[in-house]
Amino acid sequence: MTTRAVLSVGSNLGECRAHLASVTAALGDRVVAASSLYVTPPWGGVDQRDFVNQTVIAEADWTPRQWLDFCRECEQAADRVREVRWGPRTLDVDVISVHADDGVVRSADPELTLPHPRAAERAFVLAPWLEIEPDAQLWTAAGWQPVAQLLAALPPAERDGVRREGSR
Ligand code: PH2
Ligand code: MG
Ligand code: MG
Repeated sequence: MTTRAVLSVGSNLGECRAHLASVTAALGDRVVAASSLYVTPPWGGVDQRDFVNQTVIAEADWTPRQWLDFCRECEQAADRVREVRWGPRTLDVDVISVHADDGVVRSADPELTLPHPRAAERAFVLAPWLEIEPDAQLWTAAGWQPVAQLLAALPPAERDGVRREGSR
């Protein structure tokens, strides 16, 4: 069964842009759309370098667990070391949402909670997503929400901190 996943990719250590490019390269023709790169201030309270973020939509005959395995393989290939929560990393690939034929996948599994429970709070996920899917919707505790509306509801400083590379 074909599923469609929204992935959020981030890096703030080493060759950030090359780490991001490794993910779309590994996805190959599974990529449906890949956003521009965004330079984003660190979210989550850890003092660290800015991140480079990208949101990618892809399709494959994969289960949600296989999407997670794919993300972990990409992180391992970039020598990702798991240290500080929300701290610096060579590559982070998060599954934001997965759609199957019968609708959005909802999962409370702590290893793979779907849709991603903090996506709605993160301009660095929403802004690139909106770029590639202007009518995107995210399933939240309050039901379906347009990504445009979630982004508009974030504090302006948070939204404005997320800068499309080359845009300024
Ligand atoms: N990832 C984190 C923690 N904080 N901040 C930004 N701007 N971008 C990220 O990708 C990011 C973060 C942990 O996954
Ligand atoms: Mg993350
Ligand atoms: Mg992660």
